[in-house]
Amino acid sequence: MAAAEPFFTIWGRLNSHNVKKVVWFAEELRLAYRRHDIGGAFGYTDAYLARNPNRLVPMIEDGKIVLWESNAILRYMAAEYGGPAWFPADPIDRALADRWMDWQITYADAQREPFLAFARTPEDQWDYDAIARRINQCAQHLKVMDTYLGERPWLSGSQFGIGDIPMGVYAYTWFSLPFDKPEFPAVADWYARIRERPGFADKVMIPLT
Ligand SMILES: N[C@@H](CCC(=O)N[C@@H](CS)C(=O)NCC(=O)O)C(=O)O
Repeated sequence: MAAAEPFFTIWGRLNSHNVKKVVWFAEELRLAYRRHDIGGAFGYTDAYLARNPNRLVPMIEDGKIVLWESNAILRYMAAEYGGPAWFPADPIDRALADRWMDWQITYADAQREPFLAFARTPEDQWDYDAIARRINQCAQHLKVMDTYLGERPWLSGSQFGIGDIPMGVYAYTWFSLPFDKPEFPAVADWYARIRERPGFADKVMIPLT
């Protein structure tokens, strides 16, 4: 990684929630991109860390810009390549969709413990109380989302947009993990429509390990 990459480049292992967001959106936009595995089991290079000292993925390079923070990357992609359908011009419409991207960060904090336990940790090392508490927290968050989706088809409003992408990725994990879940009909309906999107099926619905 000596010089800036010549076209849209995504750095990050695909089995990361935050990398999946960016790759899925690149597919939605039909962007010509390339992705390099880095982070997790792939480790990091000094050249990468010089650009992203957080020791985290994802990071993108696009012409003059080097950018980390997955939701900031989504916003950049929408503004640069997406047009108004993805990134509404009206400040109110934009804010109503946009907040679900930040809401996801709170949600992800709750889902982290059950995800790491069920997908990546031997069962004899599980903290069962913490897992149960966190699943309950996830359910409380999802109830809020369920109420919202009961009144409109997408988190982004009347059309699918970037507001749906972060929670789409985390919903895949929620629905894939093998524990009993309360029913959230509007979330389930939204998720069924998300699953029909080719970029989601191809890049997000991969093994969680
Ligand atoms: N707020 C950051 C969080 C990034 C993050 O936590 N990434 C995880 C993967 S989902 C990571 O890099 N973990 C360490 C690693 O993969 O080496 C973002 O949204 O991009």
